[in-house]
Amino acid sequence: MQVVDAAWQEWLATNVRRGCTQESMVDAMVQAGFDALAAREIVGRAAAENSMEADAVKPSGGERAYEYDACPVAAGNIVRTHDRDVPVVLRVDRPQVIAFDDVLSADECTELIERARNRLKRSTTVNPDSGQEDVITLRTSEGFWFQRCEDAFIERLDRRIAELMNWPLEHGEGLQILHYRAGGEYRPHFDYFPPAQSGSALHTARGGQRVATLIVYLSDVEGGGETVFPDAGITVMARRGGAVYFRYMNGRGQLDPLTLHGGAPVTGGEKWIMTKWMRERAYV
Ligand code: PD2
Ligand code: ZN
Repeated sequence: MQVVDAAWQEWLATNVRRGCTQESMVDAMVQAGFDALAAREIVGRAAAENSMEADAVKPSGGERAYEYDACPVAAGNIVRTHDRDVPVVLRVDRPQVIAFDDVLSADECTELIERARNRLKRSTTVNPDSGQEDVITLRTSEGFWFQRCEDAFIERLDRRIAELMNWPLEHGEGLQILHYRAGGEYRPHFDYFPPAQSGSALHTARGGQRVATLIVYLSDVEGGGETVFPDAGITVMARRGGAVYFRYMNGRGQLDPLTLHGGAPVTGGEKWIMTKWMRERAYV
């Protein structure tokens, strides 16, 4: 029985959860240099081992499809916040995705990067079984977390973003800065915690489930680095000050699997982003 390293195990588990066909996974492994027979055996085993996990990331409404209810973000061409008018450049209804220009000024982007630059740590990802934060190769970035409203500058941005997302400021996690060097990427994943996976309880104990994400681009990227929703066919380019919002939990508590998304590999230059995750309840 051939064994694969941890990076391939992650890749297999993620793609089984996404519902990829075994054939497409075998093809990808053969292209990466695996023997076809060995790849078939490895993929078959991963499919069996991960099938329960795959069930766990389906919408919590069981067999019922995700029902799209009204998105909390204000309608119109511009969303007005207390200190900035933010232009809307794209709205998608299914999944609920909105792209914005000018959420932050160039100076604000620079200040965030400079504050985070010397405090970055290799990014981690939630282990679905244990709930612990693991360093994995599916996510090659470095990150830094601000405390929510930790000073006047961060408070202004936390408030602006809460108004833009039209969700209570107290339900937001702290702002996170992420840095990707050339080759860095974040392979497709869900931002919500899969309800049936044992590790999720640790995270939802504090503030409940994540309901929506805002990714703000702090830099232009010379090559690559787009945010991609592979099952919805949506690609958002990283442009300094712009942002993408997506919502994955509706008022009934269902979770939208069409929000599977990733950060494409950076092929030139570097990429800086900031993320805000909103929860069901106050995040304390
Ligand atoms: O860097 C990105 O574009 C990206 C894409 C998907 C970041 C995240 N998800 C994330 O931090 O969750
Ligand atoms: Zn994400």
